[in-house]
Amino acid sequence: PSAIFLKDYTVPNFLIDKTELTFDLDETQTIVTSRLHLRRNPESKARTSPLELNGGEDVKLIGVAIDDYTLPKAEYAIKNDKLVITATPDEFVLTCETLIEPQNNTKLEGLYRSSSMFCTQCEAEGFRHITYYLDRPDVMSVFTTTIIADESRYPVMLSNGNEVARGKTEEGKTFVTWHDPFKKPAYLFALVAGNLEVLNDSFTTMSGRKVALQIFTEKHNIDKVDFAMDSLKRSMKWDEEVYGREYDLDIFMIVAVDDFNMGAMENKGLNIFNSSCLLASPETTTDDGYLRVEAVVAHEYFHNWSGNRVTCRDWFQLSLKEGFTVFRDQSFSADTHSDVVKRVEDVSFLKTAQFAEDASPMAHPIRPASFIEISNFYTLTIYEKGAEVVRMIHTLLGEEGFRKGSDLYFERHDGQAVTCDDFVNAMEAANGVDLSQFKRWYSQAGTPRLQVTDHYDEQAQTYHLTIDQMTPPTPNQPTKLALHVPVKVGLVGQNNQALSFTFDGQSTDEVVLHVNDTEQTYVFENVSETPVPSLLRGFSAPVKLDYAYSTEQLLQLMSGDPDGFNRWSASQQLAVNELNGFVLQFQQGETLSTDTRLVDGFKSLLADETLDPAMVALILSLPSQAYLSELADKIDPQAIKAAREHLRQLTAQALETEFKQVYESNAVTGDYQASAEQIAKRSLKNAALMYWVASGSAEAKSAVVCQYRNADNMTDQFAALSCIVHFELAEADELLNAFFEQWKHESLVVNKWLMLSAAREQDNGLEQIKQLMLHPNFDIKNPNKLRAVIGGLGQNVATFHNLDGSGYTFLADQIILMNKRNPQIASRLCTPLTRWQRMVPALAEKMKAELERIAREDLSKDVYEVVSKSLA
Ligand code: HT7
Ligand code: ZN
Repeated sequence: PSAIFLKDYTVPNFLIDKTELTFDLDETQTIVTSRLHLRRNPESKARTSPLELNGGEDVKLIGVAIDDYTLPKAEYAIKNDKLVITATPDEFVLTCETLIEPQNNTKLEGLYRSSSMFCTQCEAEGFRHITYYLDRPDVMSVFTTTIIADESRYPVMLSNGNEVARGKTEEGKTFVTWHDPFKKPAYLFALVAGNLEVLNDSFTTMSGRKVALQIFTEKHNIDKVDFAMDSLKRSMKWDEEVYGREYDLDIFMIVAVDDFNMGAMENKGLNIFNSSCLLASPETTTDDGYLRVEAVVAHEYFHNWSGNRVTCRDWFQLSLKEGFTVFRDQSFSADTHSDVVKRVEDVSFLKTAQFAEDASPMAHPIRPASFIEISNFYTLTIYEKGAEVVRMIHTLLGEEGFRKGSDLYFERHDGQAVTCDDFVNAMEAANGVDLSQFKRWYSQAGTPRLQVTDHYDEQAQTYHLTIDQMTPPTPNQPTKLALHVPVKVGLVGQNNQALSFTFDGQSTDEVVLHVNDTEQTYVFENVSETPVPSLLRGFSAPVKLDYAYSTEQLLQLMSGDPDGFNRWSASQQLAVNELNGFVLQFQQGETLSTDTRLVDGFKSLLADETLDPAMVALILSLPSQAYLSELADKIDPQAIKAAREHLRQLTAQALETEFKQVYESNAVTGDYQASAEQIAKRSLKNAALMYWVASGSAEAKSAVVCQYRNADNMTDQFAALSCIVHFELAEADELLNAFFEQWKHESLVVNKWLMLSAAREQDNGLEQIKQLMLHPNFDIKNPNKLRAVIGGLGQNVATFHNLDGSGYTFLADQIILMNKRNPQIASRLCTPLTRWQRMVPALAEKMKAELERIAREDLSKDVYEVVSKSLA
């Protein structure tokens, strides 16, 4: 397989003004008839080029006609999955009849079956698996879609836009026609047919139009979509208030499907969701699950403007819609709940997972320069780092300036397919600023490092901060240019007060430094005492910042920084320092020390009733195994695990009484609500429970079992069960079985059970995982189930990182198995192996050997790209 390059972009040779589709639906043989109203693109330089339409090996061409002329075989050809027609008029209607087999579609791209329904997934290049087309995002067309099916089995037949006709065919089947008046690329096309239930509601837009809202699920799930509907209405309102964006069609539909490669899809007017991101009920869904539903509903809805009305010119620009939309959904969740808590969660995820990707052989800029398979580029870099880049623009321009910029962007480009540069240009033009250096964030990969040193001159009352920046080499980018990095800084005094200072002639207590050179010194004047710098407040840029904080300074910031985010940041740094010490002791065969200053910090935290319980819970949750791995020079999973367990144990034993008290005082009364207040209390209560149980207290052990048995919501039930399983309490087997028996009819809860069971660290870990995959409730065709088991394996340090390499061999076996069946899923399963160079040598060797074994197979483009880049 070969790569395609951004630098080779050319405009399409043909345009499609109208697309008329007819689907004669059948499980095994669906006939698709397309009528494409084509014309040569006046902007194309290739005046006589052949027409080349994308297709797939799974699409069988039955016949093709230009206007009323049926083409004989000699006048067209199929080459490399493309339909090539050499001689065409400049403007014509191309009719194509194709046959596809939804039942045999295991890749879940194009038209496929999920349970008893038909559904589609066309982003990025799935439409070509339905019919021959100019399957690229800069070809935008008005779609009219007719679905023909047996109404008794498929009473609900949906596509984009508005329903415009319905009736009976001569054979007695039902047809429904949908028309979408908005031009769109094929990746936003959708079709659903099934025997579905619906929840109806409506939303009145800011201009007074009434929009019908409908959420469809299979019958047994319709009682779990109220929260999604409420989230949708709140998202619609938020986008009007914060961005001035109104919904445009008369109807907005969402459908839940069980088999889906990703979270959800923003098809115009007809979003399709993985049921795990849509269904929620207190008994079956945890608080995290609720927050995810809310965020994904918002994200897909926000795409209606950032992605659909204004779309991407080509797939290299993917972050244009994804980075911006993630930034928008993060802001929505922050406004809905606590902004600091949300920021901590997002940053924690970024620093753990995206930073690791940016340091891996798969590192790429948020606007990649090339790819082999675009599905591999739906990455944390495109989404999460992309959102950070948009957030930095927001920080640089301020709330109002950013809104001016987004207004101009939507006004300039409504109905167009555009680039990341167009986005930044609109921001520049609306604010009269120069962001040319800032644009390097789009083309440079890797996480920049800021090295900070300081000096306080008591006599002159000046404080000097020197910042060096450098970005490490990444694949194909050995050297990097200096970036424009906004660094938000405050100064904290000895009594935890915010120190005021003069910067650039202005008196203030917080400043955004514009770091844009490799070394710069900033002078703060009128600083009355030696300050502790509070750096990178709110994580104002996606960088690694090094400053030699002492333990005392970190403890001070943890309790006294006026910036809530940096209080958490200091606590994390403190814990990382302690844990790294333990890792070293473990590796050197020493007894892990029992002396830790962190416990003092935790103690005062637990005593402070003025704090947001959610923040306290976040601080108590120690830096994760994955985050510590990301920070390590050479990853030693067993040592990291031992260090974390040790620190937890020390803390638990030292503060047993405090944890018991916090557990008891944070009980939630009243009916379950996914409100910020209740979620916060439950998170602290369950964090305290975990420590309390870790202390070994008999009372804690009976409390956790009691919580499991009496819980009226999944958050409490699952937190208790996880604790019981993690600490291998006597009831672990019994309650894991009871949990399965209670929830075996709820597929999403079964996934939780699968994951917890796979993560359980027992001597026969791998055997246990193999058994799970043979369990009647496991289904390898369902990506959620496979992700649950393999995700559990990833958390199971002893099993996955077994020194004999058996965990890696097992994962490689699954990748090889999935390679042909579902290449997108197979390629994502490769992620842990792509980090082989970061592992301690004994494990690195074993991982590499598995990658080499995979490389010897006949690989899909998806897996080939990841494996070959990892071995390069
Ligand atoms: N824009 C959507 C991307 C997506 C996708 C991509 C590749 C393969 C399957 C997929 N399903 C959905 C999701 C989003 O970011 O909103
Ligand atoms: Zn998206």
